[in-house]
Amino acid sequence: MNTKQPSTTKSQLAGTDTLDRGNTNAKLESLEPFRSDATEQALRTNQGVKIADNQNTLRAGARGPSLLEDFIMREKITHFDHERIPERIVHARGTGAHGYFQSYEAHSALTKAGFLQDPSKKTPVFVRFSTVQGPRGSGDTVRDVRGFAVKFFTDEGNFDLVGNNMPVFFIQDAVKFPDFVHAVKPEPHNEIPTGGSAHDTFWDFVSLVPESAHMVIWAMSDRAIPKSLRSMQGFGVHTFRMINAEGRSSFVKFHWRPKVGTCSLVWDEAQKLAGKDTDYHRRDLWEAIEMGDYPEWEFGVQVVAEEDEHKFDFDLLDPTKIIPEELVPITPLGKMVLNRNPDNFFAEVEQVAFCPGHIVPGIDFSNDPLLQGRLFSYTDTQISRLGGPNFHELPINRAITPVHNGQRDAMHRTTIDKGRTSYEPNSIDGGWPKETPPGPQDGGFESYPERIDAYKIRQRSDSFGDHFSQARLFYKSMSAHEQEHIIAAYSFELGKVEREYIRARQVNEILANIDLELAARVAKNLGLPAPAAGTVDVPTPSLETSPALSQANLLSGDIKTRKVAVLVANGVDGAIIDALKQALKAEGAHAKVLGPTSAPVVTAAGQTLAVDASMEGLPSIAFDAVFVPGGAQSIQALSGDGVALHYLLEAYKHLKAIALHGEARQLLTLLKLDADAGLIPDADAGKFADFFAAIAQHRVWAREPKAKGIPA
Ligand code: HDE
Repeated sequence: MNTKQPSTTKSQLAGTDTLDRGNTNAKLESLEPFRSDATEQALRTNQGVKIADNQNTLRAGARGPSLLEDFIMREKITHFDHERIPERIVHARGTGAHGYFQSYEAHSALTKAGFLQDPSKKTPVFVRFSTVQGPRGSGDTVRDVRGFAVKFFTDEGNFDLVGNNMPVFFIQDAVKFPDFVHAVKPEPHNEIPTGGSAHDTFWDFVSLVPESAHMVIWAMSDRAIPKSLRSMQGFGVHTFRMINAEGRSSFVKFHWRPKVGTCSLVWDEAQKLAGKDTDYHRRDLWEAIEMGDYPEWEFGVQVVAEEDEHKFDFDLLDPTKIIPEELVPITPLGKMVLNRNPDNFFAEVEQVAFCPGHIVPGIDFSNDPLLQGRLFSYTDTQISRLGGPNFHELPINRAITPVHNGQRDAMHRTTIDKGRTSYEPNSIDGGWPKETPPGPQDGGFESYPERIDAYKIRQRSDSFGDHFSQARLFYKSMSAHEQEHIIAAYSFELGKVEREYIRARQVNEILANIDLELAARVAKNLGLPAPAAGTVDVPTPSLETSPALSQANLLSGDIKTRKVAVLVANGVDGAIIDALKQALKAEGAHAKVLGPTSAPVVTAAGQTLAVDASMEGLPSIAFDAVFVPGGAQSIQALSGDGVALHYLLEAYKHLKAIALHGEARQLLTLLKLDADAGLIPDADAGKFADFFAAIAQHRVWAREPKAKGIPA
């Protein structure tokens, strides 16, 4: 018998909890009974019968018709026919990884949540990152919001923090979500565009719904084309509550800050990557984990005391608003490390089911009307996507705690509940399972007893009425190059809108209220008249700028995990490559050697040098920087190689650090490029420092105006 087939363990049937609570691998172990390893196992049917021939259908004679009797063929094809499940309505394209969360210290003053108390405890997590608009097979690098959903498998049950890489949202009330999603999704008649928002229905909707202005400017910023999933910030978006053991509640906003810093692609690069490597982000995350470059984020909260709820010039319940970090700094709580790739994409990444309503004692909701609607939507969607209400039993979704309640049956039930009762109270099964009263630790869940005294009305609070001051704050907080990118993004997207009245409405009724200069620049690019004034009186926010919003201020300062392309041909100086590799390794960065083809090259010293890939196979857009070692023969070859020359021009255009060594400096003249802070024409072993400093800056922004004219 195949002993490794998925099965339910005895301990689960009995409901006993055999997991080691202090063990990081609690989730790993809890998945173990469900893992199926085919090594040294016979091929069998689903009923366990060994299969003798997996090549030929049973037929009447070698050239005759197939027989209905062939249960082996029918079982195989039937299963195949049902392999697909509905993709997520939004956030269909995604990828995920396992890891752990570790609290820095006990945060008992803030919350009684168990996973935020013991600094020696590692809580297993599963994270799924996603784009929003495109289907499962769409490109990773399109302009879009990214989902950042974390499932904490805590000892007190699952806590899902289902956030995004932007801290606000397009709408203020959940009832508008289907409208918004219908507008941003591909247009219904031709299902275009896939994975983007440069189309009439999106801009029609957002130009009619001014509450979207703040989120749309984030979506037009560099944040919508992240460099990698590892370098994204994450936000819980809504205001939540944390409750401590004394029952004191504080309002909180959740934040994830990546250790590698926050940075983005440039637009041309994002577009090219969407074609050359649809899986760019997915691959980067996977490879980083495989290489041991475990992505890490700091988890933190902005805390607002209950009594300070109304002290801001915006409403804490309005999901189109941030709390500027300059007003309320982030309190670091702990760190999250992703250290294990999934074994099976479908079983884990596709089947994971997040819900903002999955919270644990010590955490609670606010009355944000967007959050309130989400509490309903996610469980509801899983019922059709995952085929019924038992999706919590799928291995990836199972809590690491024992789960006992009176819920029974329904499609795909896998637990075999023992006992005679499925109701409470009961006396037949000794009254089990029983309620647990709320308590300071490990108690039953108790909602925060917020006092509500109100009329039942369909009305939005006046305090949700300002839609522009924070969009303006965002724009004003950007560095010069980030502002240029925002202008370019609005111009690009609106330039694809066919109906001129939609373009004009976005410029005159939205952009003009954010910033007149921004509106005028976009209007010019669209051939529209510049608006003379906005259409509403925008309140002056308490801050003019929030430096924490600019990615220019969010770099890590080092080059850890960055990737350098080394361009070689026969006759290359091999010694400098060794020196570079060593120096990069010391900084935690990586090099890949690229040749005219994937075949090894021979160095000037006559040694064979292995090549990782051809220059065409790993284009410059897959790297952070380029290094060209000297060697007269090699440089002569590269000088006549269109792919190599394009490689350098493209890296230059994308504002990357480029270092030329020895004879390689001749390429500067050939390509008519000028040295700059990131184009180092005389890099030798002693000059890696300049090169590395340029890589740490992520891009050479000062080069941008000039590089625009380079046709790469
Ligand atoms: Fe979601 N959202 N959403 N959303 N959302 C879904 O749930 C929904 C919103 C977010 O990797 C769906 O399981 C409503 C805000 C992420 O599996 C669905 C509203 C934020 C993911 C759904 C919102 C998000 C989803 C689709 C307005 C950031 C992917 C499949 C009230 C804070 C999770 C699914 C994953 C997925 C509904 C608004 C983030 C349809 C009704 C705001 C990261 O239930």
